[in-house]
Amino acid sequence: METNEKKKVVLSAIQPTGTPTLGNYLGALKNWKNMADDYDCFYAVADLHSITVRPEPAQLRRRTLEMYALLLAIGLDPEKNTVFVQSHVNAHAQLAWILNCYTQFGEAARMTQFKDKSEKHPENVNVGLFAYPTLMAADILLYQADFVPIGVDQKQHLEITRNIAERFNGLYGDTFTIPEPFIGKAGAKIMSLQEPTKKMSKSDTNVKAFISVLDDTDTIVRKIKSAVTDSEARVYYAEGKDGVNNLMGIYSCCTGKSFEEIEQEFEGKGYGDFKAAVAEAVAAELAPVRDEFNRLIADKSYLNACMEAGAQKAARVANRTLRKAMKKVGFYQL
Ligand code: ATP
Ligand code: LTN
Repeated sequence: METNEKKKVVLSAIQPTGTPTLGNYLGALKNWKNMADDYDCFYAVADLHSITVRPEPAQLRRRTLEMYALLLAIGLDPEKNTVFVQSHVNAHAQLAWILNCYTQFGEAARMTQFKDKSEKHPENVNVGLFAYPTLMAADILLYQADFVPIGVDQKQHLEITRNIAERFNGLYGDTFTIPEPFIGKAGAKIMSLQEPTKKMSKSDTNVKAFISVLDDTDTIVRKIKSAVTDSEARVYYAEGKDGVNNLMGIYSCCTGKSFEEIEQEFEGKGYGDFKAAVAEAVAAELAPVRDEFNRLIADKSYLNACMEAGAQKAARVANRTLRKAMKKVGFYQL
């Protein structure tokens, strides 16, 4: 990239709802890291989003710090990128309110994540859960993001963001950049190791269904060994072979090998050899992240200093967009 060319802007965020899984890592975080050099990147811990499921306060505090440490542990450089906590930048909640008023009830009600989560937690279908996508739109639009690296499950939220931004721009003239989703090919949807038709999720009650990015090598080996496959004992990609397809996807993401290369590598071999190789590749991928996390989490004052600097950098950019949007809407300016 030419040095005098303005870098394109990337924004993404992850909720501090638990230790990220291999799915979060391969589907989202690894792309964050890959984009870190070529783009002007803003990466947030989405703590405002996470209170839609009412976490225990001490747990939310701890998980926010851990998620922040983890973002640095995957190799994001807090000097080069802007790594921050969403609730530290007031503009997110402020712009989200404005965007609520430019979003139709019907379009928010169509969000599949809202429908899924309300079914899963019928006892707490709160307005925040419903307004989740407008807060996410605010996260993205405040930074005038060109690209948003996400897993495929978040694509609909990106579409509603684009619709809201286009509507606002249509009414008031150019205010927001229209963002594009960036969805990696292989890691877009890593499936549960136990029910490979369901996505791998950190909130799964069965811990054998997911690999956490902080799992040690023995645990990784054990979980992959017990991953559900099929009775055919041949490694190839095909419809209906969900368990094997998923392990091939994971192996491909960790090694960079194509599906054809993987099929060749395991020609004439059974699932035992295949699973051992997948486990080894995953363990090699995650070991440096785990080591760096353990080092960073012991240094709270460093993490706090990075958070503070990140929030200041983010707020400068976010407040500029917020002021612009408020002016266009007609709020009285002092
Ligand atoms: P939860 O399980 O608590 O609902 P989650 O595991 O889906 O959460 P999020 O914080 O909602 O995690 O997602 C963070 C990022 O990881 C998003 O970009 C999302 O698209 C991506 N992601 C989540 N699960 C997967 C998966 N199984 N495969 C690929 N990407 C994923
Ligand atoms: N909704 C996302 C997390 C998230 C996000 C964002 C992702 C919050 N704000 C802005 C991209 C851009 C999730 O649950 N995966």
